[in-house]
Amino acid sequence: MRHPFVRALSRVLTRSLVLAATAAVIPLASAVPAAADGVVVGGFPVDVSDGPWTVALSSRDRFGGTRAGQFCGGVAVGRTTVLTAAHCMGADVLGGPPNRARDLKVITGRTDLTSAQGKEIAVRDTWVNPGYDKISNAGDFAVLTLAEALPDRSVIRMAAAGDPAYEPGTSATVYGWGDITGGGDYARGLRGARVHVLSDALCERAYPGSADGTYRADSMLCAGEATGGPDACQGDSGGPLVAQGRLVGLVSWGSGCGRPGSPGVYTRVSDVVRTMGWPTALASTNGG
Ligand code: 4AZ
Repeated sequence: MRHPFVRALSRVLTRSLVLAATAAVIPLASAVPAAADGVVVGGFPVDVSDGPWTVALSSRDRFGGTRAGQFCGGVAVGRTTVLTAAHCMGADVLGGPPNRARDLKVITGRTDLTSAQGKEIAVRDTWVNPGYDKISNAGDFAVLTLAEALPDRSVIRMAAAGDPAYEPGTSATVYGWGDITGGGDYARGLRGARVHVLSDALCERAYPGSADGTYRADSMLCAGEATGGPDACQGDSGGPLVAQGRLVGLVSWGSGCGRPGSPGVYTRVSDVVRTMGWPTALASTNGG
């Protein structure tokens, strides 16, 4: 699914309850509903102080004020640098080019979106990867520059190519405020879900090419649980997948949420580092 969250959320937040109910049914037509409980199934509440680099992207103009305008996740990789998904910056999402979305903000330090905790920081610049391919979903990342610097403790290191954190079998945690049931129930509080990095072969078999996308090992990372369960979902897009204390992925896409045989697909962070030409000093190839 490329933009179902945005479709569902704009319905949920800006239209009547009747339409909201309709929107909640739409994903079920193409996906087995995931059982309730997490950033989909098996998730758990997280205090943002335990993942302080996790941020929420907000536009109240587009998504209403109920959940502070949250529509995607993001992750701070520098004091004024936030990574998110390119598909979060689409004109269909923001109603126009990202640099014209005047009320686009990054919310930091806020566990519960309905609270006033933490800070809302204006976005000074947005850069969407020109190599992002909407058909396959390859290269699904964008770089936001903040108007104000975050503290050092709110910045996570990226795992460079060759980092053992990318090895299949590694446990990882994904963070977000997204849909917790696969039916359009968006979280108020930040949640985490434990998954494992899975082999490229597994995602290549699961996603050889369909309307949802095509798995490409050079720019994507496969993660989830073979039997289904814990997974990211709509609204988590752009948010962090963390393994061994380092950023390995950004929530990107998948077929439904938490379904056995349909793992989550993440933007591979080592490919972001390579594409941006960022010095590997910013990233890490080991646990040190
Ligand atoms: C989405 O549409 C989306 N289960 C994000 C993550 C996953 C599926 C869809 C992974 O934003």
